[in-house]
Amino acid sequence: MTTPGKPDQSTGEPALGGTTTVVETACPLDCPDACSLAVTVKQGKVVTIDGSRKNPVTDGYICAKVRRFGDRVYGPDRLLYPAVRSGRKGSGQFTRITWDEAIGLVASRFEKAKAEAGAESILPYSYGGSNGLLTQDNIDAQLWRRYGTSRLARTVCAAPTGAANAALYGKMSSVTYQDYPEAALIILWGVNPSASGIHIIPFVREAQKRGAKLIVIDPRTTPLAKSADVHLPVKAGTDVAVALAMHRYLFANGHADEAFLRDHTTGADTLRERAEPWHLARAAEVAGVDAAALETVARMYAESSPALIRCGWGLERNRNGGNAAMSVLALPAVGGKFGVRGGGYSMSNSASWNIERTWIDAPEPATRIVNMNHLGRALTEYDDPPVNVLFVYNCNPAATVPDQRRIIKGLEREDLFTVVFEQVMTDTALYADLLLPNTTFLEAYDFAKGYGPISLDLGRPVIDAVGEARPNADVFGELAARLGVLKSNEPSGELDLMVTVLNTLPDRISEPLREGAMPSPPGGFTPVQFVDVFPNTPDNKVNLFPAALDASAPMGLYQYQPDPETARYPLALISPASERTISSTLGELARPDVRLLMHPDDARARGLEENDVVRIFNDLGEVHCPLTVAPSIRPGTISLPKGIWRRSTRNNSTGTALVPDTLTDLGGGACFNDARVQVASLANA
Ligand SMILES: Nc1nc2c(c(=O)[nH]1)N[C@H]1C(S)=C(S)[C@@H](COP(=O)(O)OP(=O)(O)OC[C@H]3O[C@@H](n4cnc5c(=O)[nH]c(N)nc54)[C@H](O)[C@@H]3O)O[C@H]1N2
Ligand SMILES: Nc1nc2c(c(=O)[nH]1)N[C@H]1C(S)=C(S)[C@@H](COP(=O)(O)OP(=O)(O)OC[C@H]3O[C@@H](n4cnc5c(=O)[nH]c(N)nc54)[C@H](O)[C@@H]3O)O[C@H]1N2
Ligand code: SF4
Ligand SMILES: [Mo]
Repeated sequence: MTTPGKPDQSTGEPALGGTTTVVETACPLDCPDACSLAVTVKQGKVVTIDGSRKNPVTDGYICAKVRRFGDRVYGPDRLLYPAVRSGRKGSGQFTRITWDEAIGLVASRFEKAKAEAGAESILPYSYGGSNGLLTQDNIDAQLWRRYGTSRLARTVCAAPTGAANAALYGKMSSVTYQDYPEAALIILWGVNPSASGIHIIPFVREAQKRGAKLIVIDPRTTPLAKSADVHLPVKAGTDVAVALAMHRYLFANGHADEAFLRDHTTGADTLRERAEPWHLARAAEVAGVDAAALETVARMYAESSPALIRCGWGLERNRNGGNAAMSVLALPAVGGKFGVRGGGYSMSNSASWNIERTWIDAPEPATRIVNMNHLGRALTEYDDPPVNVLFVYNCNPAATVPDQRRIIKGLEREDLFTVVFEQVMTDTALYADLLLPNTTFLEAYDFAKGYGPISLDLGRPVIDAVGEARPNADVFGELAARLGVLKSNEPSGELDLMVTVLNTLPDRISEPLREGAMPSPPGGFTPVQFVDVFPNTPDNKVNLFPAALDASAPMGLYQYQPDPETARYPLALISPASERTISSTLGELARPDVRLLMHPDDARARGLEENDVVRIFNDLGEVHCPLTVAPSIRPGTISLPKGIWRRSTRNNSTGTALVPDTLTDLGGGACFNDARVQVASLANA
């Protein structure tokens, strides 16, 4: 067999080390779109990164962030060698060592921790990183399971929406971007594609051109909200009330599809009962929106077909996030919106390939599960056993996980041994005892999986690894071998793993990938819900009242928990995705000042003006930065970008410093948008 996906030879020149060539690959970053890329490489170095037309949805153009990715690859923050800490924790002073010494050091620290307090005193800590199939849940997972470390609940994102989607529909494939133009009504609910998935936009515009109406439900006037027929600027965390009022409207006005409910759902009666108290006026009051506008939204939804709801992730990041996702995702079932192209719901399509990682062979042990949103507590409070070794990869928790101050306090512990396996000197890497340098996606193989469009493509190295950087599989393979938990016939490195994955995937997926083509997903590229794909629940019906979720939510299903607003901290701070970073990835690059966005009424009430440097504070922490005053956010709500680095504010602290580590009602997710704060001029502090 030839090596799959070998760099493009069309110019007749080798991609690695030759003169100039254009190499096809795919973007595996944590973005729904998974663009196909054309990377120009000159004498072994990346010159430009552009879109390629291989993926018809991403259609030859990419975001500005990834165009700049070369600045990360060759930038001053890049980690080039393994290194051990030589100054105080957080000082960023490190001394170079060899890979052999580094792996030996990790292994000896693991053995010491295991001998002293058991392997559960080791906490592997990871999230998406590059979001591809190869870089997580492979040799790493096998290693952790066999060694018996603590397990991690990966809940920082998509936990509530994932729990709702799994319970209601068994993660059925959802409407893809290509079918948006078929819709007569599109509701963008808690999603801002102008930053978070730009390839949706031409399809929304095409729908509008064909006469579709657009509704945007978002506390901010996002770029698409500006051209919406209705913009509902809800208070963060109140979507459950809005959606339940829409259910009540559907049931009360003869718009519930009784035949669909009878044939394809269970639990509709309980949903109807729980929606009953949510008349429009009450929901409008809770959400802080105009009741007439809410009624218009309910009526437009009831009367339109095909009607499409794009459920984003902005609505899940609060105490009611799970119930919000449940109520929103249940709407097409009650309203009878399935069964037509362009109708139904559109959310994560990450499960559409039905790929099970059968290539890893290690049952989950019954070890402790740590919710990743409780990292600060795990490091500072857990004692049975304490966390004595932390191994961070694919993640930058000092910037991205709730309760930053507590996390930093934990990372400062002298008796904690922290390994950070990273591409650049992140906020977390600064606190490492041992740094391991990682390849970027331009230096490694990966399977890039789109979770907006349904796509899967092979990403491949377009340049040699920079410095001594290594891919995850190589490092975890070597560590597993050193610790004696790798069997001799098992993949022990990246190429091995990639070939094993290709050999394990069904032929209809692996064959096209080997040929450099994109395979067709099981339900097709553009499945129609309830025509091409059906719920993957045990009875193939929509489970509108999953009892297990009702029992696990603090107040049960389809219930609203009041706003945590207090008199001292009356402002709701949200921190959505921005155009500059993917989560915190690329946050090291030079950027204009990070600014707080505030409505003019809130600024006036505090005597604040544009460009004032302000203190945003609560009991957990404070952030200092300049102010933008504009009506593009509702009064009472303020916004900072997600994923900023500590160096991008005036006091080395970011939005996550103000976020409580409370968990969402379903799925144990993060409540980023439940941060309640006050803002004052720094000059008056
Ligand atoms: N450029 C860029 N793209 C990204 C990312 C990135 O960081 N940068 N991150 C990627 C990842 S990891 C994810 S999960 C997705 C997330 O992408 P999105 O689904 O767009 O999620 P967010 O950016 O969190 O928030 C979306 C919108 O929800 C609004 N919002 C906040 N709270 C609420 C609420 O309670 N109710 C409602 N209705 N709206 C609310 C915000 O104002 C924002 O406009 O994007 C991915 N794509
Ligand atoms: N304030 C606020 N914070 C948020 C959110 C919010 O709404 N508000 N949203 C959250 C969301 S949606 C998400 S998904 C999380 C994401 O939070 P994180 O999981 O921390 O994601 P990133 O910030 O992208 O960090 C990923 C890191 O992995 C590294 N990496 C990439 N690929 C690899 C690899 O192959 N191997 C190794 N070893 N490392 C790799 C990258 O260099 C990067 O530093 O952030 C959350 N943080
Ligand atoms: S981050 Fe998203 S839009 Fe940008 S290149 Fe990657 S997949 Fe495309
Ligand atoms: Mo995310």
